[in-house]
Amino acid sequence: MKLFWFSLLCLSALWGDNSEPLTTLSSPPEAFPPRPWAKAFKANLPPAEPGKDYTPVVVPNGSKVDYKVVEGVKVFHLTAEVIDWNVADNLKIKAWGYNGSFPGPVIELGAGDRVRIYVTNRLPAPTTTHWHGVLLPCGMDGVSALTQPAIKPGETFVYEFIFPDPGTFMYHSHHDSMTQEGMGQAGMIVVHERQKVKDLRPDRDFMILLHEMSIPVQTSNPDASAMSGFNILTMNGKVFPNTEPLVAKLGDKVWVRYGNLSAMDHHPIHLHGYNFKIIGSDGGWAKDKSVLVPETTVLVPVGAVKVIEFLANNPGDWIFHCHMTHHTMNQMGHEFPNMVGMDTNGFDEKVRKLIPGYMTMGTRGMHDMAHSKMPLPENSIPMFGYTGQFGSTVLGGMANVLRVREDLKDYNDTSPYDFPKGTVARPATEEELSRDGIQTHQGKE
Ligand SMILES: [Cu+2]
Repeated sequence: MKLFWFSLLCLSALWGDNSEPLTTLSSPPEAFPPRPWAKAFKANLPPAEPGKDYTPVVVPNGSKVDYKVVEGVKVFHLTAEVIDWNVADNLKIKAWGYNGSFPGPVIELGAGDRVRIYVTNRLPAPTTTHWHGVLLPCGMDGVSALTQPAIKPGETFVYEFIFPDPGTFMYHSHHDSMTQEGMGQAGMIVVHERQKVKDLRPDRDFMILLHEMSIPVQTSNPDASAMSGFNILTMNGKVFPNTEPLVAKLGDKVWVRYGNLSAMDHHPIHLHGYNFKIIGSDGGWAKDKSVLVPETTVLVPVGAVKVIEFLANNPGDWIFHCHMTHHTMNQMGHEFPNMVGMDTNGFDEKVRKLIPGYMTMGTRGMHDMAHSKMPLPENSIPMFGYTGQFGSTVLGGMANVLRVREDLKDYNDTSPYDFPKGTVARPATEEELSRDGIQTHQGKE
């Protein structure tokens, strides 16, 4: 009995006056100006149901946080912890993830849902969790020192609020963000509009969190203090081609919700074969899509979300990638001397007498690196490309493929595109060259 009262005392000391459920939301809904959550609070909707109220999102390479409903409240549990994470087949890193995953699993909700989110800290340092972009009462904002004490290792805090608006948001540590976000304390949140009419929802709704780390070759600890030299650029914690492709059926209305919790870089993500509209951000939605400019590249700034929409009307395998070319090169050393165009004839043979197996690379760019049969150093991805029907892309890192198919058995079909006959670029014939007057021999020959 004594023990019981002692634990109760400890608990009340821990929670202080903040243990009352939803107290911050019980301010009068008539307050002026109305609080951003007043409408949702008044509406008091039952928990939104997947399928009935919304079509669940697809998280390539990722997962979602399981929840249970307790008296009308959706209850989630996040555990911040050190994890082993496979960025690619040949690269395992130590990340600071949530629930065994980097980025953390997606939290999926309907607008108006009430939540209790428990956060257990199993990191070696104090932490908090911030709900980026969500219009919530200040005490739930998760900023250490300013809105709450940091959660010490071993402690579990509870956050309780309503998600008032549909949108795409993020969650991340807000205590020593440089270290903790940099090590992987980052995840996404999707709040669906309650839409009973299925035709008005997107057919395919994807979520991708962009992130970057600096991990020297043959090490596994991200250098969270790095300000540059990011060499692991990920989409949902993976580099291309370890990324799961986005699969859509011809005619699908597609949304891609990009979030960016990189340390230092904005990422211009370019999609081939399509133009799209940027219909939303972590701040809200475009009121009138017709006035939006069609785009082919969406710049996703650090600490922001951009949602794009397009009609899948162009079948094929379409690459989409960060257009910062260094962001698609993985751990390839960026410091080596510029070899492009150098004549190294006979050089390799001479060096091989001293270093068996030596191979000069880079005189024709990075192509040789991607094609090299040289064994990779353990736990590293010096260069990496996707091997397609026609060879290597010589492009990895922050990239993926959108597969749009006319005949699709199911969305797990990832077979390569079957190009209709005569629709693929190919070597020109002599006949074509002479017909069109193309001279290919210049100068010396
Ligand atoms: Cu980039």
